[in-house]
Amino acid sequence: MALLSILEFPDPRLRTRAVAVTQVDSRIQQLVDDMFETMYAAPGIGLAASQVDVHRRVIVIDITEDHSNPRVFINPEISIIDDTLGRYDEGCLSVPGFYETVERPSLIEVTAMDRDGAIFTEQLDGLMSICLQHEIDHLEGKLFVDYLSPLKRQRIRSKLVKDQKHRD
Ligand code: GNR
Ligand code: NI
Repeated sequence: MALLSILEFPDPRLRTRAVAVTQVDSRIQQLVDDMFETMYAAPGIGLAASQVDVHRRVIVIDITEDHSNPRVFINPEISIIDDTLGRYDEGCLSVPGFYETVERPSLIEVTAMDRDGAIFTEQLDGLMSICLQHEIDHLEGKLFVDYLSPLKRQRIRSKLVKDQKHRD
């Protein structure tokens, strides 16, 4: 296993649209395992491959505190079952230190492949629904800061650019 480094806003590589996985082979399974290790270490409840500079449609999520429900979504496709919007204070490992309210549809259905390449379909609500939508946005090159006002986004960008300069 390996810890991967996480890209931070406003890194332009986070704007890359990820391409579909054609075969769930051992390389993809290694990526999934490394993404879990990286997500748990951060710590975070979700991670998209885009965030570790691998532009393939691979997502890992575990919203439990005891790491008991690791979930893999490869080539996820979602449809909205209930477009009632729910609000949640979102954070992002690529936007460290900032939490802002985002509105998203509450109930979705997802079809995806798991770590074995098996296709499954299920409905998701609550934090799982929020998190999966947040991760699919990453695969499209979109970040939660894109839902905020330009002023808020610019403040976050300036602070992170300053932090990044102090680091290297
Ligand atoms: O760890 C994370 N927490 C979180 C909280 C609210 C909404 C979404 C998330 S996902 C985030 C990890 C991350 O950046 N995934 O892309
Ligand atoms: Ni994120």
